[in-house]
Amino acid sequence: MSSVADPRLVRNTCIMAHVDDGKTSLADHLVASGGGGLLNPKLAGSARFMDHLPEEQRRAITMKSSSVALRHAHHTGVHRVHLIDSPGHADFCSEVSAAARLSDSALIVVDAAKGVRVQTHAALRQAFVERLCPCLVLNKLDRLITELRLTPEEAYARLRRIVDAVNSIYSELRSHSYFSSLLQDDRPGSDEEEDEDAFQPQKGNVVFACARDGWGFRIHSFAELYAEKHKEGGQLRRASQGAVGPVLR
Ligand SMILES: Nc1nc2c(ncn2[C@@H]2O[C@H](COP(=O)(O)OP(=O)(O)OP(=O)(O)O)[C@@H](O)[C@H]2O)c(=O)[nH]1
Ligand SMILES: [Mg+2]
Repeated sequence: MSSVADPRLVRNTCIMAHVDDGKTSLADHLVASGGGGLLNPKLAGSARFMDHLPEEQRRAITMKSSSVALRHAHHTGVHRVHLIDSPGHADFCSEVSAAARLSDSALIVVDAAKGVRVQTHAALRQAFVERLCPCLVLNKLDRLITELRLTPEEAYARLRRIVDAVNSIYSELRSHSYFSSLLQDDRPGSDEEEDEDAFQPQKGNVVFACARDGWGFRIHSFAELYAEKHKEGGQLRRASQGAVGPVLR
């Protein structure tokens, strides 16, 4: 059955973040890889394909949510992904609400050099309220090296602080929703995952990326890549699951 006919193979995913954190640049690369020739990969990261209004291109800012259908080959089948890019500026928050309402999952982008800001908080809240399956994308990793000139330890500490901050916002949203449901005498069903951090690199829902230059990885894919290059497969895989995973929590 084709992905169009089978709803189990359709995903609606929105990209949400604070203004300028790199949503549209990230969308460019996803369109270039899954859009079936819609965008030349050489232009990805600079074309801002999803900013289709002349005003958006002129001001270099997203003002309206827009969507595109992509194909993604997965071991469970070929999926059709409806990707929705949303604006980051607070003036256009109704566009973000509409994008979240239509979606079943969300990419929450954070500029690694600037960290969590007010619209990141709003994006997390929106994803939580709409019960979206969230994935955190720590973008602009290049800035930690080229602009902030952080040492590897400093860069690690900064990324860890961001993941912790995002998790603490999410856990606050969870407890708030839990207590409100108790007040309404509508006890939520027990969910054992509720106690653990929502975003954990070792669970695969944290991506490290540079949307402008078109690279990104999760820690497992990075370990595989590095291991292949240095022929240290087992050792490195163990390190990624043992040392790097829990430390990055
Ligand atoms: N250094 C660096 N710059 C980036 C990266 N990703 C995006 N940018 C730059 O950040 C600026 C904003 O990028 P956009 O993709 O338009 O950001 P956005 O989140 O879509 O912005 P709004 O939709 O207006 O909120 C642009 O100048 C991009 O070139 C990155 O990984 N590294
Ligand atoms: Mg944008």
